[in-house]
Amino acid sequence: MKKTTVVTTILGKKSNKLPDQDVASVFAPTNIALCKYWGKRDSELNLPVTSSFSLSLGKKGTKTELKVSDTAYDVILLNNKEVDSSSEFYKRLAAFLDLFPVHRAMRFYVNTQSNIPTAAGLASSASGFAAIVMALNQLFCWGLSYQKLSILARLGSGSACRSIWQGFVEWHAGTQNNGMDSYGEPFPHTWPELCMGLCIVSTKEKYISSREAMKRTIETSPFFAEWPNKVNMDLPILKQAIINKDFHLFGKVSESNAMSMHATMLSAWPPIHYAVPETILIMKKVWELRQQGLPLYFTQDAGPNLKLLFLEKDKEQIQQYFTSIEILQPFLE
Ligand code: 2P0
Repeated sequence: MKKTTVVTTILGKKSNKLPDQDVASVFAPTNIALCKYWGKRDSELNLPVTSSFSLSLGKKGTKTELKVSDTAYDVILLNNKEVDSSSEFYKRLAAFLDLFPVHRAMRFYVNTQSNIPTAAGLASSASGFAAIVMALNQLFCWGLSYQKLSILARLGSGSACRSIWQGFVEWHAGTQNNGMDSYGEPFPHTWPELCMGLCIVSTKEKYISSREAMKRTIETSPFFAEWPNKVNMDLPILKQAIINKDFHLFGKVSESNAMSMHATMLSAWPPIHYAVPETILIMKKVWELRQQGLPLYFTQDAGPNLKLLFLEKDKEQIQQYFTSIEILQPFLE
């Protein structure tokens, strides 16, 4: 099924309405998966093989301003600087806007502001696509439900479907071919003491996109067959650990899920290894500190940077061990 069919199905008769207001301004948080999305059952619609579960990062994310432009082309700004139309960023966003029938009749001015540390591997596309979808909904007064906005955001980037909400979010894999049952849903529990430490070890652009890496993993990794079983085992335990505020179990499942995802990549061919030497050194430091009794875990995405997981009570101690980390408390922001 084509993306445009999904958009038309969701928008129905709303699609051609002219803007009721001049400008839309929205914010969407970035999110970090604790139970990862790795592998697609449909790469056109970004439909995942498994469900996944994330934590949104409060004030870290993307603010998007959207209005109709009288130019012959879309004007796209990133952090107040106009983006060249030949850049990947421009092309990806313009192609996404093209899915919406309103874009046939008008051009847009889009100002995207991101406060995510540069190249931190913090899923800026997730908050970016969530924000543009929410901005379109606001500008054209579509009044779409968050569930429908989540489906639309997924068409831009899979993980974007989780960035419609703050807090914990589960992305249901769904089984339908049109993906109408594949969307995010907030998990209604908070954890104010929960901290995430952003541990940036490299700001180099990743050498293989997660899109490409997922494809290669599915096609060549002998271990990928086990991945859905791992997710199906981890997800309910993770949710129960949150309900019970069992931090050790929460950290263990999160770290183990990330390591298993990377194990599927290591066994792909050619192998995919996002870590740099510093990544490994920090992992070992975390394991050593944990051995000494410090409740500290990590998760890693499609890049070399780590996100440390710990509780507020250990914040100062952890900042001393990892002097350059930025500590976030997503439920207090
Ligand atoms: C996640 N990642 O669950 C996983 C863990 C990276 C590692 O979602 O191809 O940018 O746009 O659907 O969403 C990164 O993949 O990929 C991602 P597309 P996306 O957060």
